[in-house]
Amino acid sequence: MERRHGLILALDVEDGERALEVCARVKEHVDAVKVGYPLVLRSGMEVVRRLAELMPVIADFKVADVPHVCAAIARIARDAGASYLIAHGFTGYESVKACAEVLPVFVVADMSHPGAEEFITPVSERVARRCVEVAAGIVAPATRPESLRRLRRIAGDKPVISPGVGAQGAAPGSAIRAGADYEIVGRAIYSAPRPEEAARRIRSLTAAALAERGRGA
Ligand code: OMP
Repeated sequence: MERRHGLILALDVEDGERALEVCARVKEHVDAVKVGYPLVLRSGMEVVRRLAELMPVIADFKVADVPHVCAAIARIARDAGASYLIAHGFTGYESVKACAEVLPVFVVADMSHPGAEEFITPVSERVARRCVEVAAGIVAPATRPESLRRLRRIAGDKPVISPGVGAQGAAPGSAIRAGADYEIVGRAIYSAPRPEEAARRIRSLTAAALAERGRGA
């Protein structure tokens, strides 16, 4: 996906028509749209196909299974028009590789919510190191800038996409300043009274953070 603004829309609405409407309204401000279970379990995979006509789709199925099931999920996402898949890394290299043989995969190494501290944060660097070779990129939390910085180093020149901006508390632009390439934003955009205005405002902050980095600030 081409990075114009450093912003990815997390489209966790459940209604397919609403999803398409929000996507059309914010299209010019975001680089890709991420869809997950709330949308496809309610509205079906057809909506992925329609969204893919508007912009690149990241299928966030947080795949965490044995390799042959991982591959089957990846094929379904690919056949529906998704350009990328999100998979968990804690299931191990072989599971991630099975996904990556079908679609480029962003690997979840650490997570943004407080409960991540229980199990995943302590192993996040091991997860990232083990999977980075087959990953297209890494998912790292905006709410844990120290973890994000460490994972950024492990990712090398692969993109880091970072959730936790907006409703989960991290400020727009902060994850890019900590080394992310894209910030993932859901509720702060799709729950806003005017999603296009919210997306425009957040995009101006992510783009400014990217520009600062470009200047070596
Ligand atoms: P908002 O909190 O509404 O901005 O949504 C965040 C989005 O990022 C949701 O789609 C989550 O599924 C996703 N996400 C996290 O919030 N935390 C993570 O650690 C990982 C993800 C993800 O993989 O995208």
